[in-house]
Order: sequence, then structure tokens, then C-alpha cells
Amino acid sequence: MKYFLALFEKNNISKFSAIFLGIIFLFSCKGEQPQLGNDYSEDIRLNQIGYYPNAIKKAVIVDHTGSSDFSLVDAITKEVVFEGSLSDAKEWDLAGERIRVADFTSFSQAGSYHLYIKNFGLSYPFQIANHVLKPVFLGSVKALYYQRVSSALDEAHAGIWKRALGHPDDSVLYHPSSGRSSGFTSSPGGWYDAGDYNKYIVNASFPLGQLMLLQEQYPNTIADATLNIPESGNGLSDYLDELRYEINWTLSMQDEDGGLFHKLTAKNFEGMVMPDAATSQRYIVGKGTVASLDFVASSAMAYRTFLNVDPPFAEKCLEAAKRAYVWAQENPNMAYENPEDISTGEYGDKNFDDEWFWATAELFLSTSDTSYFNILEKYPVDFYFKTGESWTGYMKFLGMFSLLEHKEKLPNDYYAKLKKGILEQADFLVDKSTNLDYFQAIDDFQWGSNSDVLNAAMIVAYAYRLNRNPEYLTTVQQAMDYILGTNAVGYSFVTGFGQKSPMFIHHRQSAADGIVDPVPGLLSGGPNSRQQDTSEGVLYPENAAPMKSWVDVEGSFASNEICLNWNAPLTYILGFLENESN
Ligand code: 9MR
Repeated sequence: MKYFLALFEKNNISKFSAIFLGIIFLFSCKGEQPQLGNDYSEDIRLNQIGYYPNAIKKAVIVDHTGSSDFSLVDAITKEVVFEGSLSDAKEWDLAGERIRVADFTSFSQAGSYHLYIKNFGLSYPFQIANHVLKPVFLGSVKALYYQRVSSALDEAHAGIWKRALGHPDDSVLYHPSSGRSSGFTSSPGGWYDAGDYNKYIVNASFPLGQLMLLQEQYPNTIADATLNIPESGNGLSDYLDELRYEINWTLSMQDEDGGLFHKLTAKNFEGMVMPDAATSQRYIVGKGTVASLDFVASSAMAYRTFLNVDPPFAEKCLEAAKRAYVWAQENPNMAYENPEDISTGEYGDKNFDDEWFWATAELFLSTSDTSYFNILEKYPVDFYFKTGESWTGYMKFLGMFSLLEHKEKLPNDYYAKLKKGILEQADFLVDKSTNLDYFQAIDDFQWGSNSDVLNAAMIVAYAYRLNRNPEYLTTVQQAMDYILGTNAVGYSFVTGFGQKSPMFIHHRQSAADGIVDPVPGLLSGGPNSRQQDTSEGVLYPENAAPMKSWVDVEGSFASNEICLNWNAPLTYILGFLENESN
């Protein structure tokens, strides 16, 4: 059944015209990858990195020619190695497309392939292999190093993305909203939150929590000297070294009375310049219950994360967590709102229930003090995953995942209640993924929708830890396929990974560094049907369907920014798959 194909039959233009058009194309778009031009069909959507041998493997074909068969072609020998039929065509409303599906799950031979369809041509190349997602996984963590504040990135570690130190944050002014009327403090380090240069306690603690879950569930996934960061070779896991860079900053945001300042920020977002050129005065802004509780949770987790490798650091984190909890108990209703003169990210939240739940759960697990459990029991637990809740509401799930990981500390009925709730929610999400466009669980595409896809997948991933139902694993794998190319815009949403990935993310360093390729390993926010940035001149495709409301342009902060709490579930799911799929 093996024969050679006339692979490029689709193109009826002459080779010379193709070369000429290619040259024009290259000059006209900064950074576009030349391979895109004529060889690969953008109408074949698949995971551009690849599939684990035993995983489900599907490609989505935008149906406009009526082809009914497909084949897999070995990328090196060009031999056809598998043939199959496309599914019947169907309409997908969220994607605004009529599609067919190519299912090649039964083919599991390791190698490098293209999908080929007559009249369409070749798909982007992809792999079938064990550990196929490891490079993206490591890349998603290395991306955090590139976000380091108050550090120069040297060439030995950052390569072409080397840059000067920005934001020393050693003379930060107290804004009156912090509760202090004057004076300077020092609060260096941490990671830039996103495409902007500010640092927010809510959105430091939340991603730290997601990242530490991976460490607790799958310890040693990243060894020392794996990421080529400055600490590589110090005997400690590079993952823990990188996490500690952020944790240290969060510790410095604790006020003397135990409460947490809300954020460290300039008054307004800076221009699209390099960190060392963004020199506006920075302020400690706000102080409140949500920031304090999120800090309690991530610091209590840090205790368990570091206990075996650095006990004094672990103790320091736990003490800080306890003090912040007491402060929150004494100040239970301090919501944060941006003062009039501050326009940077608000990360405001009016419902504190999930923060109380998460903070109390983590403190209980780290101290084994049952008085925390007595408080915990009083919080109503609801298992509903709400699209868009992210940093406002997803904390309850982080608390549940941590608790379920410590069955030995919980009364049986409490454990059983949590387990049942997570499994039922996972079944609901599996069902949605089976029926929704592009085999993922989200039907309302909001700001940061890619993180909704991944946060939903985290629930299903946890269900797989509780019950080895293969449907759970498949659902998580398909969520990752969506992120890496099986989606309505046909991009791998992770910079630097995949044949076609974002080149123009809303990320100040990437925009200003004069380097064609953006900083790698960063997840674009994803389709956002609200399109809040059209008022700033961003143009989306006309009448874009929800899943197509995404544009690879620097100005699109509502669809193409990057953010810590989007990269964190990416890392978690990639780490989960690397541990569970091989
Ligand atoms: O992720 C946040 C999104 O849910 C909000 O709708 C949006 C507008 O307030 O802000 C997003 O968070 C941004 C933060 O405020 C500042 N840093 C970049 C974040 C991602 O865009």
C-alpha cells in the first residue's frame, strides 16, 4: 500500500511565479515563516507539534472542495503510510465553518508526517512520538525566565532574547491606597505579569498555585540543569529555582501587619518599549483581602514545595502565610478597586468565597491544624466550572485539587464529596468537548479563552488522577491539540512552537527588541468574541465567528496578549500529559 505521490499537484502556477511571489511575500511581512507561502494548506488544522502514539489523533479540514479521502505521508521518505476517509461534512457555528474530520488514531508508528488531501495539499509537518510535547513543556517554563523583572537576561541563558535589566524596583513609592502616605520601599524581582511590566499579587499567587500543583503531583518533572537558567547546576530543580524567583517577590509585598499590598505598578501602562526604557515611577498600590488570601494559599503551598529541599525557606513561607491569614480574618471585606489615578490591571474581585476556601485548604494541608479544617468545612463547595472566571473564581478548584491529593488528611465523607463533585464536573466537560467545535469544552470565548480551555482541561486531568477513565485523558489531549493548532484560526497559540505560531504578540519586549521572533514559550490569550480592542483600532476579520475573533497583531491586547495565568495552566497540562501519556 505504499506509493509515491505527486505532492504538489495543488499548485498550477509555475515554479518561477511561485518563487517570485515567495520573495515578495517575505519582504512584505516581517517575520512570517517562508514555508507558509505555498506548500502547506491552512485549511488542514491539526496539532502542529504532534501526537503521542496511543493518543486520539484528529485533524479538522475546512470543507470547500468535497474531497472525501486523506492519507498520511512520511515527511522524510514522502511515502504514504496510512489512508482513511474523511467524516461527513458538518457545520460548526462557533467556528463559523463547514468541516470534515480526518481521524488517524489507529496509526501509531513514531515518525514525522504530513496529512495529505487531494486538491488541498499537505498539512504542516507533525510528529508522532513518545514525549512529543516535552520541548513545548520546557519552553513554557523557560518563558517565565524571560519574564524576570530586575534581572538582565544574558546571552548565555537568553540567546538572541538577551536584554538589559529593567525595573530594579528598589525605590518604589507608596501610593496612598496602600495605607501609607509617604516613603519608598524595595520590592525587586518576580515576573512581569503579561505584555505589560506590572506585578500583581493576585495574578502572581494564582499561577504559582497552578504551577506548584504540578510539582506536588508530579515531582521531579524538571530536573536541575534542564532549562539553562542562571541557577542551573545549583543542585535544585530548575523548576523550583524559577518558582522561587516569583515567590520571593510575593514575600516582599507583605506589609508589617501581615496584609498584602495589591500590586506594584506604574500609574499607567508604559509604551511598547524595552524594560530598561520603561522608567516611569512605580508604586505600591492598594492592600486587601483577596491579595492577602491568594498569598496565603500560594505561600502555604510553597511550604510543602520547598520543605524537603530548603526547610528554612519553607518555614519562612508558612509563617508569612499564617500572618496574612490572621490579617484577612481581621480585615475580611477589603475589596480592591483602582484609585482614580491608576489605570493598570485591576484584578478586582468582589466574591471572596473561593479565595477563603483555597487559602484555608492550603493552610490546613501545610499545618495539619484541624482548626483550619473546621473553618474550611463551613464554606459551601460548588463544582461548577464557569467560563471566564479564571483569577476571580477558579481558586476553589485549586483548593480542591490540593485537598484531593491528601486523602489521608481528610474525613472520608468530605473526601468522597470532593471526589464525586470533580468527577461529575469532568464528565460534564468531557461531554461538552465531545460535542463542541474543535473538541474542547468552551462555548463562550472571552478574554484569555485559551486559559479557559486549559483550566477546564485541568479539572478533567485531575479526574484522570482519581479514575483512570481513558476518556478523561483523551479530552485533555484534545484540549492541547486545540492550543497547538487544531483550532479555527489554524495557529499553534504558543510562540516559537509549531509551523505557524503568533509572531506579533502584545508583549512589550517582543515588540521592541528588534528581533523577528517573539520571546518563545508564551501563550496567546486566544479568541475573544468581545473584541474590546476594536476601539483602539484593532481589526478583526469581518463578522468573525467567536472562535475566529483573534488576530496576530501587536495592538490586540484583548486577543493576542500573553499572561502568567494563561501560561501556568499550559505548563500544568503539558506536564500532566508528559507524565501520563507516555
Ligand atoms: O485577564 C484579564 C481579563 O480577564 C480582564 O477582562 C482584562 C481587563 O480588565 O484584564 C486582563 O488582565 C490583564 C491585566 O489587567 C493586566 N495585565 C495583562 C492582563 C491580561 O490581558
